[in-house]
Amino acid sequence: DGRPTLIVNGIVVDAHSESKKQILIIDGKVAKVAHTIDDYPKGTKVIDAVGLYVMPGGIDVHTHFNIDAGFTRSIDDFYTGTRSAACGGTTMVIDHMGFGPKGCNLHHQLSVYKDYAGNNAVIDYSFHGVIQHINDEILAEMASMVEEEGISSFKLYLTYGYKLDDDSVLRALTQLNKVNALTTVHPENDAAIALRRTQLLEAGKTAPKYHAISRPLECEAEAIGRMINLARLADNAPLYIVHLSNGLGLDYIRLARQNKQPVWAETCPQYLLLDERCYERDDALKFILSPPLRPVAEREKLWQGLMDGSIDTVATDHCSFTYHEQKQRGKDNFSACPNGMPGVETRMPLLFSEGVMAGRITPSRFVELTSYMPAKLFGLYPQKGSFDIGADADIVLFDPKENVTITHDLLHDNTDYTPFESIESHGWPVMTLSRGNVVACMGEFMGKAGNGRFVHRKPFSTHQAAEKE
Ligand code: DUC
Ligand code: ZN
Ligand code: ZN
Ligand code: ZN
Repeated sequence: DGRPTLIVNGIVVDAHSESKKQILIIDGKVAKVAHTIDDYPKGTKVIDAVGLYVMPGGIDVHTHFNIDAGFTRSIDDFYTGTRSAACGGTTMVIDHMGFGPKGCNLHHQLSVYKDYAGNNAVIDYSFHGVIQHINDEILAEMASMVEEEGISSFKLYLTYGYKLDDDSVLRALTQLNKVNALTTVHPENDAAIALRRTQLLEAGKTAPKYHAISRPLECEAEAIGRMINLARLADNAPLYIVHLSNGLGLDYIRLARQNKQPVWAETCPQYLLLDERCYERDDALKFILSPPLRPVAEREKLWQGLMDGSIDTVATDHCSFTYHEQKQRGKDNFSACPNGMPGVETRMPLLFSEGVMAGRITPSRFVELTSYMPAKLFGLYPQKGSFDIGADADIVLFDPKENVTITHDLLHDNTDYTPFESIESHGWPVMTLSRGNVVACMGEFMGKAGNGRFVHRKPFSTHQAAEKE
């Protein structure tokens, strides 16, 4: 409602510290953070956060809202997707633009996505560019996408319909490096997957578990190693690996970082909490995504990466279809099932529960993984991901004592299931503020379509991304 707001009695956590403090919000921005604030304006609304953690709102840098997958479209658009995000403590998303029509350029696709989000998003948003082919026009567009449009990261796919070959990857990496953009990559070896898929289908192996068998972790690890070396060749271009699902790929990332290469990695809750045993279930089609769920042992390796600092962010890859549609399309053939799962609402609670409450990570590390590093890597810091004076008052209040058994009925997306059904979350986001306005409270959505704003991101800077400040 635009009134100044004072949050009192909470434990204020950022990426560096936690302590009992008050936060004053004026005009949607952090105006003051102090042990006691007495000089607040008349009419200030007070929120009592006793017993709660007060943290920078989550930034989910990996969603696919309203994405055109060719034969179908993902079921959460920028309204239901961001509504769900807000109810889960997330205050900003960076969505992956989908492929446009053949020959489509970068600026065109940005205008398409601004139309998708404009009157729909309930929290702030940006987009990653997508490189669906390389030619002189696309290379020339990159500079103005960064400088004028505020799009400072671009996604490459090494598999799927618009996969890039190594020469295009090199040209993209080199130019994106030059114009101060971060290259993000979906790394999987397309040829190996295609061969295995053909062999499996020819042998009549069409059940959901063969989806995972068609694209084992070596396919991902190989592509990670390849991308790391291509990035080195491209004048040491900065590289961000999305949805890391296994320990072998993580080892290649660790090696690159030991060699001081600018490489960062993201993982997702599904790879931390679920594993390939889901493919034995009757509802296995719910778990068809790429990369697929991995052997049980990989989960702990990823947790190690979160704990030792070699994984930098946790995002969701929210790309939802209904289970109804997945069954219709995929029941006789895993390769006909649309790939992806929902998760934008459960990311913060699941990482808080399994990370902070389980004693694996501190509350500050939680903020680092969910908000601070996303902001630093993607040109949003310190406007987002911090409680600096003048920062956007994007805030989540977490109740560590609120235990919730996750069930789809509690969630606010547009699909018909959650892959995390019946998992108990220890701790829950009980209030979310977007630029000072309460957009979710105790499981109730209170925001408004169109209130989210497009955020113009800063150019990528290795220094900015790497320095802890
Ligand atoms: N993987 C998925 O499962 N869905 C969306 C895109 C992707 O890479
Ligand atoms: Zn186009
Ligand atoms: Zn991907
Ligand atoms: Zn994705």
